[in-house]
Amino acid sequence: MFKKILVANRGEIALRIQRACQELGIKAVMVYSEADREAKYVKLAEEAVCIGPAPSALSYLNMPAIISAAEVTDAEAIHPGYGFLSENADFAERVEKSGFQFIGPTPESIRIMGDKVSAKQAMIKAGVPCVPGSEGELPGDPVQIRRIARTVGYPVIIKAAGGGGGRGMRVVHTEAALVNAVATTKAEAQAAFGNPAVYLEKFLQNPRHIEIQILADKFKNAVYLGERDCSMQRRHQKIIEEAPAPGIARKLIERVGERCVAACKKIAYRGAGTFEFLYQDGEFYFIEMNTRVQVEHPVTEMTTGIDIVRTQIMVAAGEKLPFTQRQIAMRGHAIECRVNAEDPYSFVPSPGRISLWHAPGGPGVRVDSHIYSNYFVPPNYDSMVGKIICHGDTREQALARMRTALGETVVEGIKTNIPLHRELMVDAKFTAGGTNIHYLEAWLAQRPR
Ligand code: MV4
Repeated sequence: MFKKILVANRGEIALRIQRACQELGIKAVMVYSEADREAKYVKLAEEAVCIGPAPSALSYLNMPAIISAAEVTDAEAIHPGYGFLSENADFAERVEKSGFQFIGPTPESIRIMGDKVSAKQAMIKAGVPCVPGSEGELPGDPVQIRRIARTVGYPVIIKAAGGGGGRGMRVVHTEAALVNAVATTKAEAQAAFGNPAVYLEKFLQNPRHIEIQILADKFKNAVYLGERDCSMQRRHQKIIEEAPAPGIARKLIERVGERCVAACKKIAYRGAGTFEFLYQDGEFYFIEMNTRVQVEHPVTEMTTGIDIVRTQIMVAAGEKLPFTQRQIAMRGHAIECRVNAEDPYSFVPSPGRISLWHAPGGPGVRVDSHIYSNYFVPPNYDSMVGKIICHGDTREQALARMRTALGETVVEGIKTNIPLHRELMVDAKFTAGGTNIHYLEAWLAQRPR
C-alpha cells in the first residue's frame, strides 16, 4: 500500500479523499490555491502545498506545479478527484512518466473515453447497447449525411467527438436543417475542442439519465455497484441523485450491469468508472463513460456499503478487488441533494463568508462538506459546497429523512439552494419517482415565486 498520496483537488472531494487516506493509514498531501488557504482539509493536513494563485488555470490545472508538489513531498501516488485534471489523459501520462501512480485508469483508457466517437465504438464492440446512429464519425459528403439521418429517423442529434456533459450538441428536426447544423456543430467543435469530428444519433425526446457504477482492478476483475438515477438536473448540472432508480426492473439493471463489467474486462479498464445511459421506454442506451470518481458516488456507497474512494486507492496500489459480484448486495434507498452556494431562484452564485453552518444528523444521514462556520466560499470555483445524502430502508424513508435533514440544516451569510431542495422533496411528481431529464427545468418554469 502507498505510504503517501497527493490529493490534486479542492473542496468536499479533497476532504473525502483525505478521510479515505486517514482510514487506510496513508499520509495525505493536500494542495491548495491562494484562495483555499482557509480550507478545512488544509487546516487538518499534516502536509499542504500551495500550488498557485486562485484561478484554476494557474493552480488546480497547473500540471507542473502539482507534479512538483508530489516530488518535493515524496508522495507515491496522485488522486485527481473529479473535474480539473481528473479526465485529462496527458496529465495521467505525465504523472506516470514522473514515476507516480495515477489513481485512476490508464492514460489510454482515459483517451478512448474522452473521444466520444471512440468510446461509443469500443462499447458497441463490447456489446453495450448504444443509441442508434452513425457508425463513428460523420463523413463530409452531404448525400451520405442525409442517408444516415434518414435511416436513423428524425429527430436526430449531432454531437462533437470532443464534447460530452452537454457541450457541443445540436438537435435537428428536419432534413432541410441537417447539413447546415452539421457544419455549424463542426465549426463550434473545432473552436471549443480543437477537433471538428462529429457523430449523429437518434434524438431521444424524454429519457431518464441512469448511470452504472463499476470498479475494476489491474487483474481484469470488475464489478458493478448498481445504478444511480441522475435525471434531476438543470443545464447539465445534476442537483439530486438517487439509488436505486425508481421503477426500473432489477433484472434489466443486472443485464446492463453485466454488459458494463464485460466491457471493462475487454478494455482492461481499472479503477472506478461510470457508464452513462439514457433510459427510455424500457431500454438502455449508452452515451458516455466517466473515468473518475463522481460527485454522486455516496448514494452508491450507502446502498452497497462499499467505500468507492478507498477501493480506488487499493486497486491503484495493485491490490485485487476485495469482493466479488456475488458478495455485493444493495440495501435500501439513498438520495443526495447537492448544496450549492447560489440564489435558490435565479441560480446566481453566492460566494462569501458563511457566518453559521449547522449540519444535519441522525440515522441514515451523511454530510460530505468542507465548509464550517466563518469559512469564506471563494468566488473562483464551482458553487457546490457540500452534499447531504440520506439513506433509508425504502425510498419513502430516505425522502422523510431528507426532509428532516434539510429542515435542520442552517447556512447563514450566503445564499444556498436548500430552499429549492425543500420544495422538491415534497413535490408530488418527484416523490412519486421516475421523472425524466426535462422535469426540473419544466418545474422551474412553472414555479410560483
Ligand atoms: C442525448 C439526448 C437525447 N438523445 N442523446 C446531454 C449531456 C450528454 N451527456 C448527453 N446529453 C444528451 N444526449 C440522444 N441521442 C439528451 C441529452 C440531454 C441530457 C442527458 C442527460 C442528462 C441531462 C440532459 C439534458 C439535456 C439533454
